[in-house]
Amino acid sequence: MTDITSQTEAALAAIAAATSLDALEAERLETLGKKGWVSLALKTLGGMSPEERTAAAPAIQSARASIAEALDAKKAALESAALEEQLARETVDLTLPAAAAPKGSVHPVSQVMDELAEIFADLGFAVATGPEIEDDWHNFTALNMDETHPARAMHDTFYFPDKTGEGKDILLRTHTSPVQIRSMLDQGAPIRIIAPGRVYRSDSDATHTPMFHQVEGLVIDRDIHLGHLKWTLETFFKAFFEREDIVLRLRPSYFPFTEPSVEVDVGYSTEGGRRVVGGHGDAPGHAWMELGGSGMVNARVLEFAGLDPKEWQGFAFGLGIDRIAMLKYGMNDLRAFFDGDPRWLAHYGFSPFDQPTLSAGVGARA
Ligand code: FA5
Repeated sequence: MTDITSQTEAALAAIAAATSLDALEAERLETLGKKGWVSLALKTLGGMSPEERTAAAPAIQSARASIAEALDAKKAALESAALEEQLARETVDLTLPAAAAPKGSVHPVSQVMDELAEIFADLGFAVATGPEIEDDWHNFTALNMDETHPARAMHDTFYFPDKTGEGKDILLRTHTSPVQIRSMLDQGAPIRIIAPGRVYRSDSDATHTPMFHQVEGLVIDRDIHLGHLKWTLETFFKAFFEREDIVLRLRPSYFPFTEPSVEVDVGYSTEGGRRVVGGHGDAPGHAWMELGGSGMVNARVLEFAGLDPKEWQGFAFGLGIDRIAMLKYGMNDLRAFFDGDPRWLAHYGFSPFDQPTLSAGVGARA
């Protein structure tokens, strides 16, 4: 009994004298740790007769309680002293000139996404989003590409090894088109949205990267036709490139989720090795460049998304954001977009104060 009392007093004194959290932890291990003397003393209770236990237990229990309480109190005191000390040490010198602070910049892809949202908001479009980790149903099946559809092979899909609970394959979305399905299922018709975001395909060269960005557009309403699509894209590109002489060519194409489908080309010329949009692609010194795909939403897709194709029609488009950013701001290698090289970012990045607005111009540079 005296033994426990004196050991407890010694432990309490050591705890009171501890000047660091490490010293306190060493004391905790020596007393309450698995092999600490309090824990070992508690274990001896099991081997005692009931009378011996009744006599010995209270002293050990109270030693444990008082040591645990002292440890907690000392820990709290040491922690708050450490915080006080840190707060006193870490002062911010508000008199330092701002130029000394590291300077970041807004990535051209982020800037172009803001520009897109600004222009389309003016045309009455809301911004929608969807998950980058998609299931096979939203990315393909509901877009009229069943399991055996050959167009699936063209997307070079990154699949995950597991399936969803319902047995669907999980993948990184290969385009922003699944957001069409999610928006129609969520909000029904009418709809007017754009959906910018990251997409993934196993593909890499100067104009293709495994991760890139698309913007989806979807309009569903009554009596919508291809003329609305052409006007919308033309109006968008004129505002985006800030030129009136934009000429678009809608070239017949095929996408399983649109019928009819058209590829969107823009006329451009080359000045000093740099591509400059504007003019008719068939004019001398000009050519056409593909910017994305589009078309009237296939009736089967409307049905998959729970809409009656007799009542609702619409158009959709998908544009490569990185492509239009390169064209507008003059980069020639897409891979540099994602290298994170500070020199590239300093050259092509934007000031955070350069917010695209229709009044100040969506392409203004600080
Ligand atoms: C699609 O992805 C369709 N979902 C577009 C669409 C939407 C059609 C709605 C009809 C209706 P496509 O695979 O062609 O289509 O890609 C569209 C654009 O994304 C291309 O024109 C190109 O600008 C860009 N793109 C495609 N692959 C890459 C890549 N690896 N790197 C960078 N940009 C790419």
